[in-house]
Amino acid sequence: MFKKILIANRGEIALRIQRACRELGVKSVVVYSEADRDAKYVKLADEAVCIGPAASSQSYLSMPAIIATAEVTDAEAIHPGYGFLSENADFAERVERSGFTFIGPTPESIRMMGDKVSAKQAMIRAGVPCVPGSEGALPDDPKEIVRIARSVGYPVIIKAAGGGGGRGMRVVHTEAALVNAVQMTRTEAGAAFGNPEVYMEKFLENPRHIEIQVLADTHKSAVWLGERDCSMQRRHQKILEEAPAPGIPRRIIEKIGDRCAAACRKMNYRGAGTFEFLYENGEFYFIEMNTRVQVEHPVTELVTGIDIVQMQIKVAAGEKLPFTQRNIVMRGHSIECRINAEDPFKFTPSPGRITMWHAPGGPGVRVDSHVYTNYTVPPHYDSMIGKIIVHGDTREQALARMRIALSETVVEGILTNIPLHRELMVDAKFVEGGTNIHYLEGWMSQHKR
Ligand code: MV4
Repeated sequence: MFKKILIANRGEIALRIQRACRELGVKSVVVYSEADRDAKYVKLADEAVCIGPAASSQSYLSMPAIIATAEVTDAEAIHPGYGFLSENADFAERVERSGFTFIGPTPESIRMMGDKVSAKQAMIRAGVPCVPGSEGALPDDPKEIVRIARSVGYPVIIKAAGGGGGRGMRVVHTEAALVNAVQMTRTEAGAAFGNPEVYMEKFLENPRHIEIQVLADTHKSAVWLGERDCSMQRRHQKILEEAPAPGIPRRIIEKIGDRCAAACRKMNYRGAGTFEFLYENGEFYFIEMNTRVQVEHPVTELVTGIDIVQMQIKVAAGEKLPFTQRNIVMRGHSIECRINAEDPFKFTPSPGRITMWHAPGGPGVRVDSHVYTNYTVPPHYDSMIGKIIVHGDTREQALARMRIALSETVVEGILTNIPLHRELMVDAKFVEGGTNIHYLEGWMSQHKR
């Protein structure tokens, strides 16, 4: 096991990684920007090093600053968290070339999944079902593009190979609009991602967003840890997540989960990963793979009892996964509400000083947050200030526990989206379960204020 790990992130995930290190008996170093001087994980850290000004580009995205800090503090490994440099293959490569362990997959895996065309081709080879569409990138010839769209069937969606997470996509309903839409998506993709390649898929009108968590070691073992339903989102920002996904037959999930774990073994994948799927009419369709720990990993931890961050560290240190698929038992139901410093109905950011923070508690309640009374939320970063995660024997119990947890939570001095969560937890359609990716935006337009 490593003696010391550098945490190349901020906020709640920096604290989450720090806690995993403590439990493993590993020392940790945090890097922080001038705007994060007063953060809790900085105060609690074994060592903390200021690496630059507030702007992410000069701190949390600065590869030289982070690697130099690992050098001077004698860290052996770097945990990138989520966002920032977590899915940057060049960073993973520079970390390893500098003699440190990158806590994550190989640069080759990150690169392959970062290119959505090569990711999809790898999944097809591994037997993971994908959305029907072009075989690889679209050709230049307009006649060929028209022919492919006819065989896929309208509506189609044009996606950038370098995109992902909702960036660089365009839906096309008619042949008349096709070639122009492809050209526009290419131009935008070239400017935004430095890669003009695009591909085509059948556009699914009303899917749910279901993802499968995997863990793989460097000894050919890979498991899947159930699924998460992440359909409750607005403009590609997830608001809440839950596990398991309500109403999906277990045999369908098990088949897809086994395919994901098999794909990991085939690709020599290592570490934690997430296979993202669209789910419509009883079928799963792969769209993208994330090669990092995700914000919503706690719901999987609560239903499996497995510490995903500790497992990331263990497999990065070369240890074997301490369980096989047969040992993994999913128990009960978990829901996570993301707490954002923002106007609950307009979604405008609301940074500033938190004059009162009171976290909820009680059976089955977990709070992952780095904030406290008198902490000032800096305006420079993501608005998420923490997560409330609950577990119960049933979805009904988890919902009841979340309602109570939200009623206990007090945040004063800034606006948060807690009022939105309180309303969603008693919304008839959400309570019934199984709402799709468009539900929240529809709900918002019905609940204008
Ligand atoms: C799609 C789709 C419908 N059909 N692909 C958006 C984010 C990116 N990960 C993929 N996305 C979508 N791809 C096909 N073939 C609809 C979306 C989509 C979406 C997916 C997941 C969660 C929220 C979403 C919101 C709008 C569109």
